[in-house]
Amino acid sequence: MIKELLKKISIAFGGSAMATGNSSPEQTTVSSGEKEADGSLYDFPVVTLADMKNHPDAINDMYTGKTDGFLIKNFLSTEDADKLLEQLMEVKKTSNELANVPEGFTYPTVFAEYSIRTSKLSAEEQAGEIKKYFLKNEVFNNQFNNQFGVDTHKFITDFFSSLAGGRTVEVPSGNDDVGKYPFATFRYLMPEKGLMSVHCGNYFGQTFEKFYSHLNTKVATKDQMSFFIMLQEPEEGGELSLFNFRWRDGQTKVSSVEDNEVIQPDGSKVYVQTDTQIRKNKLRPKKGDMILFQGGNIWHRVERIKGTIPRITYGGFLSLSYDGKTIYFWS
Ligand SMILES: O=C(O)CCC(=O)C(=O)O
Repeated sequence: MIKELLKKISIAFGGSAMATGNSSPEQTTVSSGEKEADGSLYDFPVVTLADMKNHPDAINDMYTGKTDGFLIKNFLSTEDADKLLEQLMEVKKTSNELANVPEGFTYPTVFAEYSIRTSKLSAEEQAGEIKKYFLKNEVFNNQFNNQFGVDTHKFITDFFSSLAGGRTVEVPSGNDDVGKYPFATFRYLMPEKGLMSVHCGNYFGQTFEKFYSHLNTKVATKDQMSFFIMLQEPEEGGELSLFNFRWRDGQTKVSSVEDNEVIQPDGSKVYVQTDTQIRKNKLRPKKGDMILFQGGNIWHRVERIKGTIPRITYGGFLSLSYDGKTIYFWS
């Protein structure tokens, strides 16, 4: 039962990926049986951290559709990525809180998954658990540097501040202003089993409305953006595929794990993997690179992981407050 429920959560591990992976270069390899576009499909430059100084309002630019995203080379050094991985492996060995699914896990647990886990409890017990969840995340956020030996919390906050057009950048508080959302989560995807089926942030916002209801009181989550840092590349597969297909209100899928068919508002179907008019841009970030993009309305997926090495990323989402004065990021 729990497994069934976990299947429904937003991370959408599992599903029926059909793509075949390629190892390099970063953007433009063509593999048989699918239409892979070149980098011109989206306004999505490959840049350095220094280049990002030329984009002081990049977050709002993505939010308003002026640009689609950035692949930022070497956002973290290899040494820092390794430190994070080493500590994550400690957590993996010792924590009994990780989702026990064959496809992988997130750490800390994302809120949607946590609510599902606690959904069998009485309303009162659930409220207590949710309070504990947000308080624990606050400790996680505040202790991150001590526990992991790299101050990515500060690093990411400062980086987003430099792209925020003068807005304040913060992590939203939990229910009743108690505790915090995690500022980012680790995503561990197992070889052969792990993938993230085709999705976009707006699909989750609509499908998991209940889980977004609290966040929606503060954050304009429609057209939220995504960010992640590659910590460990798989040997093969695991590319981020961006489809030339955008969100329209009323679109849906038969289930969150569906990996090809998207149902249009009029009931017709689009098959992202097999329709001839659908192309995709496959991005292959290297260790330490950050991808920051308009994941709210660009349908995308993480291709199935091949080989023997798990794919490990670290990331979350960001968007603006309704008054446009604050940028929130969370996971
Ligand atoms: O963490 C990742 O690798 C992918 C993230 C993603 O698909 C998203 O943020 O929507």
